[in-house]
Amino acid sequence: MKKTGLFTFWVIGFLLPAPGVAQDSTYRFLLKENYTKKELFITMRDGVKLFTVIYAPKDSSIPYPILMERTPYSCAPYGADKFPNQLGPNALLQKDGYIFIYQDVRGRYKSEGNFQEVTPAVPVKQTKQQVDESSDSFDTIEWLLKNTRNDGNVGIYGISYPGFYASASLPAAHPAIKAVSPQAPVSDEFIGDDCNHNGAFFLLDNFGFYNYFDGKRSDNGENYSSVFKYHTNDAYSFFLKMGTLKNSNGPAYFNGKGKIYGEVLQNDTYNNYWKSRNLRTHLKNIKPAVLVVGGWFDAEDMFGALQTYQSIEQQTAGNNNRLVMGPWTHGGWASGTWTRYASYDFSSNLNDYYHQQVETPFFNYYLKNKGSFDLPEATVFETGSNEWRKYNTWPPTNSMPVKFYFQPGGKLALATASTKSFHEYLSDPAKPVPYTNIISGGRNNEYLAEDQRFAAQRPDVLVFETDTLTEDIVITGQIMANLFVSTSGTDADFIVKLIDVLPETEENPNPNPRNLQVAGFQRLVRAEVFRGKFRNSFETPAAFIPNKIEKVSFALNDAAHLFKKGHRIMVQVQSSWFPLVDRNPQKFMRIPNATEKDFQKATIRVYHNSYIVLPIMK
Ligand code: PG9
Repeated sequence: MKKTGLFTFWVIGFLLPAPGVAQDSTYRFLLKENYTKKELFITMRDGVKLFTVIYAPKDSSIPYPILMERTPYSCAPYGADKFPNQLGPNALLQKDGYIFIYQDVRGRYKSEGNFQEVTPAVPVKQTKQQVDESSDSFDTIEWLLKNTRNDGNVGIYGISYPGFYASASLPAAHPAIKAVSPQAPVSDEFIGDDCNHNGAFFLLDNFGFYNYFDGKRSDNGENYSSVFKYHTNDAYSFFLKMGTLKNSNGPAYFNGKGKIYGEVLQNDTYNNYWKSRNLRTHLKNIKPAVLVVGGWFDAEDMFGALQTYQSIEQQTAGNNNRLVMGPWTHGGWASGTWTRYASYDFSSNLNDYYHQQVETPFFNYYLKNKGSFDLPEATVFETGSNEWRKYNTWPPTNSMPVKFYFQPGGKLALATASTKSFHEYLSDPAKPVPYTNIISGGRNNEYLAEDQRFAAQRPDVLVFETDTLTEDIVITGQIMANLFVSTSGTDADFIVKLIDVLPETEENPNPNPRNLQVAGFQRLVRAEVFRGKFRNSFETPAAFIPNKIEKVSFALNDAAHLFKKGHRIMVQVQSSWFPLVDRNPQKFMRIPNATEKDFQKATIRVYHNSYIVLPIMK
């Protein structure tokens, strides 16, 4: 059963009736009425054959543009007479008439070849055997241009892993590619997407993802069986009992049989394995129009969306590149409706706006020259005010970095503070701080806006907060944490959380179906983890000298949020975030080799010259 992240979304996405169109069964009928389906293999330059599905409009009186998704999650339903409920990224484009292409990427489902985790790009190819996702996109398009009734224009889109394949088609893009939309694309899995954030291993996700990705193919490539079976309703106690990363790869679980799981454990620094998988450096001289889409509540690839946009922006002069960031979870923009998330109520269906005003006009304009597309550089949803904002740059030029210092007495203030005083806590790997207050077997997808009072109550979570705000404060752009810390151990993780504290007078919504207690609610705005041994270099980790003060400085993902007058801004600091992130033994070592006895308590001090930088709108 595909359970986590995009898998659930992907399966559900294909099952939900699309908004504003006829119900499932009728619509399936209409698709079959209007489109033909062909399944075939397309041969790549190295002889490997990729399984490809072509849905073409039956009305062939005019040629159509091609709109393609390449995926490791299967281009099911298989069978020339089987149709999905929807073709393309939303329910509108199929009515405009496109040749929709789905392709199983190398080594996945029905395609030949070897699957590689986030295929490394090969910018200079000297032989036909040197291939990457850019060349596989190129070769597929070359074949499609010759063998379908197309108009010579190609668009590519995809969410998450398919978003990576969309981005990967951009370097040395086939000239027929006119429009690409990488959505929540994986960009760099050591620094900020999926597998690791700032070198910290995303245990909960990796355990589930690679159990699926490393599984065996069955049923003529139409299914996979997972490496091992497991079930839990309580991920915190499950992973605590499992113990070390070594045990995760032991007889009860991966047992050394997960190819990719083994690789990601083995490569525990920013070495060539990860650097070769960092697509950001290859996003240069990009020719097609690009629409990058991401979610402020995306637990997997928020970093990828923001960084893909920035990399193109910085490395391609005169690019045609836009950013859309909404209050979505991973791929939430692809569902029919999006009216709420966690304690947020957006009052209207934001996905109508996105599908009608953003995604559909983007492809129609660049692929069919139909209508207009006048979206500004950045279309960003501001949480707190719950309004869309449009900017000519991202971040906007009138957002200024302002330092808020941690203070004695738990204050967060603009004044420069003492370098000598500190807060301290005992970080005990046997009792790690939970990332959520919800007991659940899978990831609680609402943790990114969860009430943090459960954490604030713990002795191993530091809390700093401003006085009550006397005016609205809007942050728009990058958040930086600059910590001056010491530990009695030789390694430590640091998690910094930015929180919007609602006033004690805040009234519960009426009706209140989720039984929210909003007075004093500590709503998470942004959070990030940093594995301390990488404070000087991701390539060369370094031990802390016990009790010596050191600087640990890192970026959190961007945010756009209004802290309302009457609210407070809060920062929490802690050294575990379990089981989202694996436990740090707090002893400098290769963590995948750690045994139970390596895990030790540590006294961590955070000094009062530490500060958070907020991008405040003037
Ligand atoms: N973000 C997901 C992923 C990427 C890479 C590895 C494993 C998972 C995804 O949902 O595609």
